[in-house]
Amino acid sequence: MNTNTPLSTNPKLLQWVQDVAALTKPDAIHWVDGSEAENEALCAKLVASGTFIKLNQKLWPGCYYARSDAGDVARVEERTFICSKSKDDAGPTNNWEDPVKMKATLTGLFDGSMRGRTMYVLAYSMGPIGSPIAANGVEITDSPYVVVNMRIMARIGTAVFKEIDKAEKPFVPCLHSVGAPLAPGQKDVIWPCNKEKYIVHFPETREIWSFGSGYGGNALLGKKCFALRIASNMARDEGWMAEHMLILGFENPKGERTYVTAAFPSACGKTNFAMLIPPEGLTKQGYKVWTVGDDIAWIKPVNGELRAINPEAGFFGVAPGTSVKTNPNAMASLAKNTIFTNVALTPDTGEGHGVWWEGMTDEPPAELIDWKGNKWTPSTVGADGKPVKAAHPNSRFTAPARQCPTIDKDWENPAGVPISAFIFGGRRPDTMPLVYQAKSWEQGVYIAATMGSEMTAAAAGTVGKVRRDPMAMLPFIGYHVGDYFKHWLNMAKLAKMPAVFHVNWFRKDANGKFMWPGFGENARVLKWIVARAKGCPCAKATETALGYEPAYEDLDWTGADYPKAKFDELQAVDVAKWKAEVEDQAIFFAKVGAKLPAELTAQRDALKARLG
Ligand code: O2Y
Ligand code: MN
Repeated sequence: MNTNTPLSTNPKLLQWVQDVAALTKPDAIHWVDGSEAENEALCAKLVASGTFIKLNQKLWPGCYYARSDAGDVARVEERTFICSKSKDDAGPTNNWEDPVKMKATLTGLFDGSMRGRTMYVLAYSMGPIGSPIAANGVEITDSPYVVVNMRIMARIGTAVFKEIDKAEKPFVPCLHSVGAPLAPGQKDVIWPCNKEKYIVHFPETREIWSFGSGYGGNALLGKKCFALRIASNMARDEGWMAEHMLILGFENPKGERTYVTAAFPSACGKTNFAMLIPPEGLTKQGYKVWTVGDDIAWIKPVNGELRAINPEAGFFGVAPGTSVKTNPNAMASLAKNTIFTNVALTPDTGEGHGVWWEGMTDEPPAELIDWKGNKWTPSTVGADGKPVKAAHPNSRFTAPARQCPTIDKDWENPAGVPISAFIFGGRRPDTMPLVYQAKSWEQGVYIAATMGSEMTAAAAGTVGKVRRDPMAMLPFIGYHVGDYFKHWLNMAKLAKMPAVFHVNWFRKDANGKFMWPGFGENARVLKWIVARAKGCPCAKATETALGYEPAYEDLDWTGADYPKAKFDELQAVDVAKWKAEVEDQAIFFAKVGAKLPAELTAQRDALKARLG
């Protein structure tokens, strides 16, 4: 078989590569060195096969465009499995299958699945290479699209192979195939994939097998599959935390930075919050926000405190809604060396296409090519007479984190950054105040465990109904949710745990209008949170049934004219609504079952008593 020189001497890795090649029967094997030249060659190959369109390089230097199959546009939670030996270890929130049975099914599917294709062997580090908080994976894939995306999203290549060879360090084997073998002479499609999809995790053996999809979290296996589902298992066993959290640094006028993490469910503005620009009233005083990560945090106890890294090296951000008004830092991050998937194309000017998506500009261009490749104008409607979106709602940009203008000086610090606060929040049109603080770690875990968010059109389910999404980890906890809660509670034995806060940017008034402006204004809430977390006597709060809440005068309103009456309404505790909230939480707790820690039931009973 045609193969370049293997880049590893690790016997376990060499044997695995040989076994996978024997099973999947590719035409060639390519060990990925991660170099610039290799990347250029792979992008050229993707352009030649029609998967990539090279964009107008004057407007979009180093940028490419891909359009996926219409049936392969998002993570597939219903096809995602946790195959622990015991069903009870996967718990009530995961799809489970017996690992032996699942391996047999997958072995059948992978048999010959790479025929006619090249098999890439890609070593990657989640986190700075060699960091004590980082960990390594090797993804074998038959998708060059996956290789070039992984090159942005993680540290990859020769240096990582060397790291894995050193003392034969462990790595997580991640096997991926688009499941579309080619017969001799068969012409490829622009987005090979298979109708049958399997995203499978084996927690005991720390393996990932993914079949049939080439898109996002299904195929870039370092992200949700490794950094959350498998890593949550590693974290439980080793005494740390793998969480669906952004990390940011809040700088005060003295230049001191306080780092916090925030967990919001998908589609609640994590990337925007991570790249927040405070309003003029605060920036003029010298307050700034610095970005460490926008999606995942690995958090470890070190000498009694928690230190966190962003295990990723790029942003896989949702394009629609991103603009110079909503998130100028994201726009600067994606201005070059970025891969756009399923957004719309502007017409070819002779020097190539540009890209556009809903919300990028106030007015859409007069003419576009939509994400399905059809001609589009602002008046285009579908068969149902409804307007057609030019970009898919889950269209993405894959952009290097180092290009973010607010990237933190310590974002690649192997020792991580110290964490002072955990912030949780969902999309709640009522009940939840703008901000409140838990009075203890146990109460903080209860608040996080019962977190809910209104479902949007982007998620399957009833729009407008609150879905419980504990710690924003519902689709990502790689074991029993009750054991996960227990692990959170136990973390307090390993380190001083940070202060816990709950925020809600999405409360609506009686007319259905958002009551809080959000975006940069959220920095006023963040300033209070940071001062509280640091124990500053300057940060006042009032004790309520929920915990600690700020009064109007406790927030810095410099440069704002937000009315006190509206703020008071935002912070008010509606006892009737909260009683209903507690009842709804009980439905989720019942689903968790016998493994629900008693500490959380006690917290719920205490809240009930406080509500009267
Ligand atoms: O649809 C996908 O595959 C992407 S999902 C995603 C991507 C980046 C960050 N977060 C998410 C998520 O679903 O939480
Ligand atoms: Mn996410």
